[in-house]
Amino acid sequence: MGIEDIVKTGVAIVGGGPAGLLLSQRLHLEGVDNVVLECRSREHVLGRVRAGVLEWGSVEVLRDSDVGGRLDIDGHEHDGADIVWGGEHRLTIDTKKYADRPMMAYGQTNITEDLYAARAAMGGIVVDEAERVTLHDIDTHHPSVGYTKNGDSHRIDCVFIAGCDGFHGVSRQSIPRTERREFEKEYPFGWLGILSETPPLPDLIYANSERGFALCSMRNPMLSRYYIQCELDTNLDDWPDERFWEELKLRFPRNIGDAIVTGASIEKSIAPLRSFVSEPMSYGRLFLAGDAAHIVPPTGAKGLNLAISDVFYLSRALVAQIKHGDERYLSSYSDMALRRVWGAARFSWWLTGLLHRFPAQGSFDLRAQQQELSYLASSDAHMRSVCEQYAGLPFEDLT
Ligand code: RFL
Ligand code: PHB
Repeated sequence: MGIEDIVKTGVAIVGGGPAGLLLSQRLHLEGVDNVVLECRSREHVLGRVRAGVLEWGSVEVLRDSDVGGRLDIDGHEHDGADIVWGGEHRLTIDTKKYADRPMMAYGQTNITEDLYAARAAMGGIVVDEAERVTLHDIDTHHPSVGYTKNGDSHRIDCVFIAGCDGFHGVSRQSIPRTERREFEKEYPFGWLGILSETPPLPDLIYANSERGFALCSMRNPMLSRYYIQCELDTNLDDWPDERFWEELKLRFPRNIGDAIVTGASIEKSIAPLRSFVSEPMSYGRLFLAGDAAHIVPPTGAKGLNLAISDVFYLSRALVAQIKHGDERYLSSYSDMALRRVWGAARFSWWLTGLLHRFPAQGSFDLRAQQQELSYLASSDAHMRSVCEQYAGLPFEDLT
Protein backbone atom coordinates (compact mmCIF):
# COMPACT_ATOMS: atom_id res chain seq x y z
CA MET A 1 0.00 0.00 0.00
CA GLY A 2 1.45 3.41 -0.96
CA ILE A 3 1.54 6.49 1.25
CA GLU A 4 -1.78 8.27 0.68
CA ASP A 5 -1.51 11.23 2.92
CA ILE A 6 1.40 13.26 4.29
CA VAL A 7 0.90 15.88 7.00
CA LYS A 8 3.58 18.25 8.27
CA THR A 9 3.59 19.41 11.86
CA GLY A 10 5.92 20.68 14.58
CA VAL A 11 5.46 17.89 17.11
CA ALA A 12 3.96 14.45 16.45
CA ILE A 13 2.57 13.19 19.77
CA VAL A 14 2.15 9.43 20.10
CA GLY A 15 -0.53 8.55 22.69
CA GLY A 16 -3.72 10.36 23.70
CA GLY A 17 -3.72 9.67 27.44
CA PRO A 18 -3.25 12.51 29.94
CA ALA A 19 0.42 13.07 29.01
CA GLY A 20 -0.16 13.30 25.24
CA LEU A 21 -3.31 15.42 25.46
CA LEU A 22 -1.83 17.84 28.00
CA LEU A 23 1.32 18.26 25.91
CA SER A 24 -0.82 18.95 22.85
CA GLN A 25 -2.84 21.53 24.78
CA ARG A 26 0.22 23.33 26.20
CA LEU A 27 2.00 23.43 22.83
CA HIS A 28 -1.13 24.73 21.10
CA LEU A 29 -1.50 27.52 23.68
CA GLU A 30 2.05 28.57 22.80
CA GLY A 31 1.37 28.44 19.05
CA VAL A 32 3.32 25.22 18.37
CA ASP A 33 1.34 23.01 15.98
CA ASN A 34 1.05 19.33 16.77
CA VAL A 35 -0.90 16.17 16.01
CA VAL A 36 -1.89 13.48 18.55
CA LEU A 37 -2.15 9.83 17.49
CA GLU A 38 -4.11 7.52 19.81
CA CYS A 39 -4.45 3.84 19.00
CA ARG A 40 -7.64 3.22 21.02
CA SER A 41 -11.17 4.59 20.61
CA ARG A 42 -12.26 7.71 22.51
CA GLU A 43 -14.75 5.57 24.42
CA HIS A 44 -12.04 3.20 25.57
CA VAL A 45 -9.69 5.99 26.70
CA LEU A 46 -12.47 7.70 28.65
CA GLY A 47 -13.66 4.43 30.17
CA ARG A 48 -10.38 3.71 31.98
CA VAL A 49 -10.54 4.25 35.73
CA ARG A 50 -7.17 5.18 37.14
CA ALA A 51 -5.66 7.92 39.26
CA GLY A 52 -7.50 10.15 41.68
CA VAL A 53 -4.98 12.17 43.66
CA LEU A 54 -3.33 15.33 42.36
CA GLU A 55 -0.36 17.16 43.84
CA TRP A 56 -0.86 20.90 44.09
CA GLY A 57 1.85 21.46 41.46
CA SER A 58 -0.22 19.35 39.04
CA VAL A 59 -3.35 21.40 39.80
CA GLU A 60 -1.41 24.55 38.93
CA VAL A 61 -0.11 23.10 35.66
CA LEU A 62 -3.67 22.09 34.67
CA ARG A 63 -4.99 25.57 35.50
CA ASP A 64 -2.13 27.13 33.55
CA SER A 65 -3.12 24.89 30.61
CA ASP A 66 -6.69 26.31 30.56
CA VAL A 67 -8.22 23.05 31.80
CA GLY A 68 -8.75 24.03 35.43
CA GLY A 69 -12.41 25.13 35.16
CA ARG A 70 -14.23 21.95 36.18
CA LEU A 71 -11.34 20.89 38.41
CA ASP A 72 -11.80 24.04 40.50
CA ILE A 73 -15.53 23.34 40.89
CA ASP A 74 -15.67 19.57 41.28
CA GLY A 75 -12.21 18.76 42.69
CA HIS A 76 -12.09 18.06 46.40
CA GLU A 77 -9.25 19.86 48.15
CA HIS A 78 -8.02 17.99 51.23
CA ASP A 79 -5.13 18.09 53.67
CA GLY A 80 -3.46 14.77 52.77
CA ALA A 81 -4.12 11.19 53.78
CA ASP A 82 -4.32 8.96 56.84
CA ILE A 83 -2.61 5.66 57.53
CA VAL A 84 -4.06 3.09 59.95
CA TRP A 85 -2.21 0.02 61.22
CA GLY A 86 -2.30 -2.64 63.90
CA GLY A 87 -6.10 -2.47 63.96
CA GLU A 88 -6.08 0.65 66.16
CA HIS A 89 -3.36 3.19 65.34
CA ARG A 90 -3.88 6.14 63.02
CA LEU A 91 -1.67 8.95 61.70
CA THR A 92 -2.21 11.79 59.24
CA ILE A 93 0.10 12.70 56.35
CA ASP A 94 -0.92 16.34 56.69
CA THR A 95 0.64 17.97 53.64
CA LYS A 96 -1.08 21.27 54.37
CA LYS A 97 0.56 21.47 57.79
CA TYR A 98 4.00 20.02 57.01
CA ALA A 99 4.55 20.93 53.36
CA ASP A 100 2.36 24.01 53.09
CA ARG A 101 0.21 22.69 50.26
CA PRO A 102 -3.00 20.65 50.13
CA MET A 103 -3.85 17.78 47.79
CA MET A 104 -6.74 17.52 45.34
CA ALA A 105 -9.05 14.55 44.69
CA TYR A 106 -10.07 14.68 41.02
CA GLY A 107 -10.27 11.66 38.75
CA GLN A 108 -7.97 10.99 35.82
CA THR A 109 -11.10 10.16 33.81
CA ASN A 110 -12.33 13.74 34.37
CA ILE A 111 -8.95 15.21 33.47
CA THR A 112 -8.92 13.25 30.22
CA GLU A 113 -12.48 14.40 29.43
CA ASP A 114 -11.50 18.03 30.16
CA LEU A 115 -8.46 17.73 27.90
CA TYR A 116 -10.40 16.14 25.02
CA ALA A 117 -13.01 18.92 25.31
CA ALA A 118 -10.32 21.63 25.34
CA ARG A 119 -8.52 20.14 22.33
CA ALA A 120 -11.79 19.95 20.40
CA ALA A 121 -12.77 23.54 21.34
CA MET A 122 -9.40 24.84 20.08
CA GLY A 123 -9.46 22.80 16.88
CA GLY A 124 -6.65 20.49 17.98
CA ILE A 125 -5.99 17.40 15.86
CA VAL A 126 -6.40 14.14 17.79
CA VAL A 127 -6.56 11.06 15.58
CA ASP A 128 -8.07 8.13 17.44
CA GLU A 129 -8.00 4.47 16.42
CA ALA A 130 -4.67 5.07 14.66
CA GLU A 131 -3.28 1.61 13.90
CA ARG A 132 0.23 0.30 13.30
CA VAL A 133 1.95 3.46 14.54
CA THR A 134 5.67 3.42 13.64
CA LEU A 135 8.45 5.92 14.33
CA HIS A 136 11.06 6.64 11.65
CA ASP A 137 14.42 8.45 11.41
CA ILE A 138 14.27 9.56 15.02
CA ASP A 139 18.02 10.15 15.14
CA THR A 140 17.92 12.50 12.12
CA HIS A 141 16.67 16.06 11.52
CA HIS A 142 13.63 14.78 9.61
CA PRO A 143 11.78 12.27 11.80
CA SER A 144 8.32 10.99 10.89
CA VAL A 145 5.52 8.85 12.24
CA GLY A 146 3.52 6.43 10.11
CA TYR A 147 0.12 4.91 10.88
CA THR A 148 -2.92 3.45 9.23
CA LYS A 149 -6.54 4.38 9.75
CA ASN A 150 -9.49 2.61 8.15
CA GLY A 151 -6.99 0.76 5.99
CA ASP A 152 -5.34 3.92 4.58
CA SER A 153 -1.67 4.75 5.22
CA HIS A 154 -0.64 8.11 6.60
CA ARG A 155 2.65 9.80 7.42
CA ILE A 156 3.35 12.75 9.67
CA ASP A 157 6.59 14.62 8.95
CA CYS A 158 7.62 16.57 12.01
CA VAL A 159 10.43 18.37 13.77
CA PHE A 160 10.12 16.41 17.03
CA ILE A 161 8.29 13.30 18.27
CA ALA A 162 6.85 13.06 21.78
CA GLY A 163 6.41 9.47 22.99
CA CYS A 164 3.43 9.64 25.39
CA ASP A 165 2.09 6.16 24.65
CA GLY A 166 2.28 4.55 28.06
CA PHE A 167 4.19 1.50 29.27
CA HIS A 168 3.11 -0.78 26.38
CA GLY A 169 3.58 1.81 23.61
CA VAL A 170 5.97 1.77 20.64
CA SER A 171 7.98 4.92 21.40
CA ARG A 172 10.36 3.60 24.06
CA GLN A 173 10.87 0.41 22.03
CA SER A 174 11.94 2.57 19.05
CA ILE A 175 15.07 3.62 20.97
CA PRO A 176 17.82 1.07 20.20
CA ARG A 177 18.15 -1.41 23.09
CA THR A 178 21.85 -0.57 23.45
CA GLU A 179 20.97 3.09 24.11
CA ARG A 180 18.54 2.35 26.96
CA ARG A 181 19.13 1.44 30.60
CA GLU A 182 16.11 -0.11 32.26
CA PHE A 183 15.52 -0.45 35.99
CA GLU A 184 12.66 -2.68 37.00
CA LYS A 185 11.03 -4.20 40.06
CA GLU A 186 7.91 -6.35 40.11
CA TYR A 187 5.97 -6.78 43.34
CA PRO A 188 4.47 -10.15 44.28
CA PHE A 189 0.91 -8.78 44.51
CA GLY A 190 -1.62 -6.52 42.81
CA TRP A 191 -4.49 -4.19 43.73
CA LEU A 192 -8.08 -5.20 43.24
CA GLY A 193 -10.03 -1.95 42.85
CA ILE A 194 -13.71 -1.05 42.66
CA LEU A 195 -15.63 2.09 41.89
CA SER A 196 -19.07 2.50 43.47
CA GLU A 197 -21.73 5.19 43.42
CA THR A 198 -21.72 5.54 47.19
CA PRO A 199 -20.61 8.44 49.40
CA PRO A 200 -16.89 8.10 50.25
CA LEU A 201 -15.38 8.46 53.72
CA PRO A 202 -14.37 12.07 54.38
CA ASP A 203 -10.66 11.12 54.41
CA LEU A 204 -8.39 9.15 52.10
CA ILE A 205 -7.18 6.27 54.29
CA TYR A 206 -4.41 3.72 53.64
CA ALA A 207 -4.39 0.57 55.80
CA ASN A 208 -1.53 -1.71 56.75
CA SER A 209 -3.38 -4.75 58.05
CA GLU A 210 -2.45 -8.34 58.78
CA ARG A 211 -4.85 -9.30 55.96
CA GLY A 212 -2.96 -7.07 53.52
CA PHE A 213 -3.02 -3.47 52.31
CA ALA A 214 -6.29 -1.59 51.68
CA LEU A 215 -7.24 1.94 50.62
CA CYS A 216 -10.39 4.06 50.83
CA SER A 217 -10.40 6.87 48.28
CA MET A 218 -12.85 9.16 46.55
CA ARG A 219 -13.81 10.78 43.27
CA ASN A 220 -16.78 12.98 44.21
CA PRO A 221 -19.49 13.12 46.90
CA MET A 222 -21.32 10.18 45.32
CA LEU A 223 -18.42 8.21 43.84
CA SER A 224 -15.96 6.15 45.88
CA ARG A 225 -12.84 4.20 44.97
CA TYR A 226 -11.56 1.33 47.11
CA TYR A 227 -8.62 -1.07 46.74
CA ILE A 228 -7.38 -4.20 48.47
CA GLN A 229 -4.03 -5.94 48.01
CA CYS A 230 -4.57 -9.24 46.17
CA GLU A 231 -2.66 -12.20 44.78
CA LEU A 232 -1.32 -11.73 41.25
CA ASP A 233 -3.40 -14.62 39.90
CA THR A 234 -6.67 -13.30 41.39
CA ASN A 235 -9.71 -13.98 39.26
CA LEU A 236 -12.31 -11.16 39.21
CA ASP A 237 -15.11 -13.76 39.06
CA ASP A 238 -14.09 -14.92 42.53
CA TRP A 239 -14.73 -11.43 43.90
CA PRO A 240 -18.43 -10.58 43.81
CA ASP A 241 -19.16 -7.22 45.47
CA GLU A 242 -20.24 -8.76 48.80
CA ARG A 243 -16.91 -10.55 49.20
CA PHE A 244 -14.97 -7.38 48.31
CA TRP A 245 -16.84 -5.24 50.87
CA GLU A 246 -16.47 -7.85 53.59
CA GLU A 247 -12.71 -8.14 53.02
CA LEU A 248 -12.24 -4.36 52.74
CA LYS A 249 -13.97 -3.71 56.06
CA LEU A 250 -11.90 -6.38 57.83
CA ARG A 251 -8.70 -4.55 56.87
CA PHE A 252 -9.68 -1.36 58.71
CA PRO A 253 -10.25 -0.69 62.41
CA ARG A 254 -13.86 -1.48 63.34
CA ASN A 255 -15.10 2.14 63.52
CA ILE A 256 -13.76 2.90 60.01
CA GLY A 257 -15.01 -0.37 58.51
CA ASP A 258 -18.47 0.31 59.91
CA ALA A 259 -18.51 3.79 58.35
CA ILE A 260 -17.87 2.52 54.80
CA VAL A 261 -21.07 2.78 52.76
CA THR A 262 -21.38 -0.21 50.43
CA GLY A 263 -23.30 -0.58 47.18
CA ALA A 264 -23.10 -2.12 43.72
CA SER A 265 -19.73 -1.67 41.99
CA ILE A 266 -19.73 0.05 38.59
CA GLU A 267 -16.16 -0.99 37.77
CA LYS A 268 -13.85 -3.66 39.09
CA SER A 269 -10.29 -4.35 37.96
CA ILE A 270 -6.90 -5.69 38.99
CA ALA A 271 -3.61 -3.82 38.56
CA PRO A 272 -0.25 -5.54 39.09
CA LEU A 273 2.31 -3.39 40.94
CA ARG A 274 5.56 -2.52 39.23
CA SER A 275 8.42 -0.01 39.44
CA PHE A 276 10.17 0.75 36.15
CA VAL A 277 12.42 3.52 34.85
CA SER A 278 13.99 3.72 31.38
CA GLU A 279 16.93 6.06 30.91
CA PRO A 280 17.51 8.35 29.14
CA MET A 281 14.11 9.90 28.36
CA SER A 282 15.24 11.13 24.96
CA TYR A 283 16.97 9.81 21.88
CA GLY A 284 17.69 12.00 18.85
CA ARG A 285 14.44 13.84 18.07
CA LEU A 286 12.29 11.57 20.29
CA PHE A 287 11.33 12.62 23.82
CA LEU A 288 9.44 10.32 26.20
CA ALA A 289 6.95 11.52 28.83
CA GLY A 290 4.76 9.76 31.42
CA ASP A 291 4.26 6.01 31.67
CA ALA A 292 6.14 5.54 28.36
CA ALA A 293 9.33 6.14 30.35
CA HIS A 294 8.45 5.08 33.90
CA ILE A 295 5.93 3.21 36.03
CA VAL A 296 5.49 3.54 39.78
CA PRO A 297 3.34 1.35 42.03
CA PRO A 298 0.14 3.35 42.77
CA THR A 299 0.78 3.46 46.54
CA GLY A 300 2.36 6.93 46.40
CA ALA A 301 -0.28 8.29 43.94
CA LYS A 302 2.54 9.53 41.72
CA GLY A 303 2.05 8.14 38.18
CA LEU A 304 -0.27 10.80 36.80
CA ASN A 305 1.55 13.53 38.69
CA LEU A 306 4.82 12.48 37.07
CA ALA A 307 3.17 12.46 33.65
CA ILE A 308 2.09 16.06 34.32
CA SER A 309 5.53 17.20 35.52
CA ASP A 310 7.25 15.55 32.53
CA VAL A 311 4.87 17.42 30.24
CA PHE A 312 5.52 20.67 32.08
CA TYR A 313 9.27 20.26 31.44
CA LEU A 314 8.88 18.96 27.89
CA SER A 315 6.43 21.65 26.73
CA ARG A 316 8.70 24.36 28.12
CA ALA A 317 11.70 22.80 26.35
CA LEU A 318 9.97 22.33 22.97
CA VAL A 319 8.60 25.89 23.02
CA ALA A 320 12.04 27.33 23.91
CA GLN A 321 13.63 25.36 21.06
CA ILE A 322 10.98 25.85 18.37
CA LYS A 323 10.02 29.45 19.08
CA HIS A 324 13.24 30.92 20.43
CA GLY A 325 16.00 28.62 19.15
CA ASP A 326 17.04 28.07 22.78
CA GLU A 327 18.16 24.46 23.09
CA ARG A 328 19.21 24.49 26.75
CA TYR A 329 15.94 23.10 28.14
CA LEU A 330 15.62 20.39 25.52
CA SER A 331 19.18 19.16 26.01
CA SER A 332 18.66 18.96 29.78
CA TYR A 333 15.08 17.56 29.57
CA SER A 334 15.96 13.93 30.28
CA ASP A 335 18.25 14.66 33.25
CA MET A 336 15.86 17.19 34.78
CA ALA A 337 12.78 14.98 34.38
CA LEU A 338 14.62 11.91 35.68
CA ARG A 339 15.62 13.64 38.92
CA ARG A 340 11.95 14.12 39.77
CA VAL A 341 11.04 10.66 38.43
CA TRP A 342 13.59 8.95 40.69
CA GLY A 343 12.39 11.00 43.66
CA ALA A 344 8.85 9.71 43.12
CA ALA A 345 10.01 6.18 42.19
CA ARG A 346 11.95 5.87 45.43
CA PHE A 347 9.07 7.28 47.50
CA SER A 348 6.51 4.96 45.87
CA TRP A 349 8.78 1.94 46.43
CA TRP A 350 9.28 2.93 50.08
CA LEU A 351 5.57 3.48 50.77
CA THR A 352 4.71 0.20 49.04
CA GLY A 353 7.16 -1.60 51.34
CA LEU A 354 5.74 0.14 54.40
CA LEU A 355 2.08 -0.66 53.78
CA HIS A 356 1.90 -4.12 52.16
CA ARG A 357 2.26 -7.70 53.33
CA PHE A 358 4.98 -9.56 51.41
CA PRO A 359 4.93 -13.36 51.00
CA ALA A 360 8.35 -13.92 52.58
CA GLN A 361 7.98 -11.35 55.37
CA GLY A 362 9.24 -12.76 58.67
CA SER A 363 8.45 -11.59 62.20
CA PHE A 364 11.47 -9.25 62.20
CA ASP A 365 10.32 -7.50 59.00
CA LEU A 366 6.82 -7.09 60.41
CA ARG A 367 8.09 -5.52 63.63
CA ALA A 368 10.38 -3.18 61.65
CA GLN A 369 7.38 -2.11 59.54
CA GLN A 370 5.27 -1.42 62.68
CA GLN A 371 8.19 0.44 64.23
CA GLU A 372 8.56 2.70 61.22
CA LEU A 373 4.85 3.56 61.37
CA SER A 374 5.11 4.35 65.11
CA TYR A 375 8.21 6.44 64.45
CA LEU A 376 6.44 8.33 61.65
CA ALA A 377 3.53 9.02 64.02
CA SER A 378 5.87 10.41 66.70
CA SER A 379 8.59 12.22 64.76
CA ASP A 380 8.02 15.64 63.25
CA ALA A 381 11.26 15.30 61.26
CA HIS A 382 10.22 12.03 59.59
CA MET A 383 6.68 13.31 59.04
CA ARG A 384 7.92 16.50 57.40
CA SER A 385 10.06 14.48 54.97
CA VAL A 386 7.17 12.15 54.07
CA CYS A 387 4.76 15.07 53.61
CA GLU A 388 7.22 16.91 51.36
CA GLN A 389 7.36 13.86 49.09
CA TYR A 390 3.66 12.96 49.17
CA ALA A 391 2.80 16.59 48.34
CA GLY A 392 5.23 16.44 45.38
CA LEU A 393 8.77 17.69 44.92
CA PRO A 394 9.11 21.17 43.36
CA PHE A 395 9.66 21.69 39.65
CA GLU A 396 13.20 22.68 38.64
CA ASP A 397 14.46 25.40 36.37
CA LEU A 398 17.88 25.82 34.77
CA THR A 399 20.46 27.00 37.26
P1 RFL B 1 -1.49 6.34 29.64
O1 RFL B 1 -2.60 6.85 30.48
O2 RFL B 1 -1.20 4.88 29.66
O3 RFL B 1 -1.78 6.82 28.15
C1 RFL B 1 -1.02 6.34 27.05
C2 RFL B 1 -1.93 6.36 25.83
O4 RFL B 1 -1.18 5.91 24.70
C3 RFL B 1 -1.99 5.02 23.93
N1 RFL B 1 -1.10 4.14 23.15
C4 RFL B 1 -0.80 4.36 21.85
N2 RFL B 1 -1.20 5.32 21.01
C5 RFL B 1 -0.72 5.24 19.74
N3 RFL B 1 0.11 4.26 19.31
C6 RFL B 1 0.50 3.28 20.13
N4 RFL B 1 1.30 2.31 19.70
C7 RFL B 1 0.06 3.31 21.48
N5 RFL B 1 0.24 2.50 22.54
C8 RFL B 1 -0.46 3.02 23.55
C9 RFL B 1 -2.83 4.30 24.98
O5 RFL B 1 -4.02 3.76 24.42
C10 RFL B 1 -3.10 5.42 25.97
O6 RFL B 1 -4.30 6.12 25.68
O7 RFL B 1 -0.12 7.08 30.01
P2 RFL B 1 0.17 8.60 30.43
O8 RFL B 1 -0.57 9.55 29.54
O9 RFL B 1 1.63 8.69 30.58
O10 RFL B 1 -0.53 8.74 31.88
C11 RFL B 1 -0.02 8.01 32.98
C12 RFL B 1 -1.14 7.69 33.96
O11 RFL B 1 -2.21 7.10 33.24
C13 RFL B 1 -0.70 6.76 35.09
O12 RFL B 1 0.60 7.05 35.51
C14 RFL B 1 -1.63 6.85 36.34
O13 RFL B 1 -2.92 6.40 36.04
C15 RFL B 1 -1.06 6.04 37.53
N6 RFL B 1 -1.96 6.02 38.68
C16 RFL B 1 -2.01 7.09 39.57
N7 RFL B 1 -1.28 8.19 39.35
C17 RFL B 1 -1.39 9.29 40.18
O14 RFL B 1 -0.68 10.28 39.97
N8 RFL B 1 -2.26 9.30 41.27
C18 RFL B 1 -3.04 8.21 41.54
O15 RFL B 1 -3.85 8.29 42.47
C19 RFL B 1 -2.91 7.03 40.71
N9 RFL B 1 -3.65 5.94 40.94
C20 RFL B 1 -2.74 4.88 38.93
C21 RFL B 1 -3.58 4.87 40.08
C22 RFL B 1 -2.71 3.77 38.07
C23 RFL B 1 -3.49 2.68 38.33
N10 RFL B 1 -3.45 1.59 37.41
C24 RFL B 1 -4.60 1.06 36.78
C25 RFL B 1 -2.18 1.15 36.90
C26 RFL B 1 -4.36 3.76 40.36
C27 RFL B 1 -4.30 2.65 39.52
C28 RFL B 1 -5.13 1.44 39.89
C1 PHB C 1 -7.18 6.54 43.82
O1 PHB C 1 -8.03 7.32 44.32
O2 PHB C 1 -7.41 5.88 42.82
C2 PHB C 1 -5.87 6.42 44.51
C3 PHB C 1 -5.60 7.17 45.63
C4 PHB C 1 -4.36 7.07 46.26
C5 PHB C 1 -3.41 6.21 45.74
C6 PHB C 1 -3.68 5.46 44.60
C7 PHB C 1 -4.92 5.58 43.98
O3 PHB C 1 -2.21 6.09 46.36
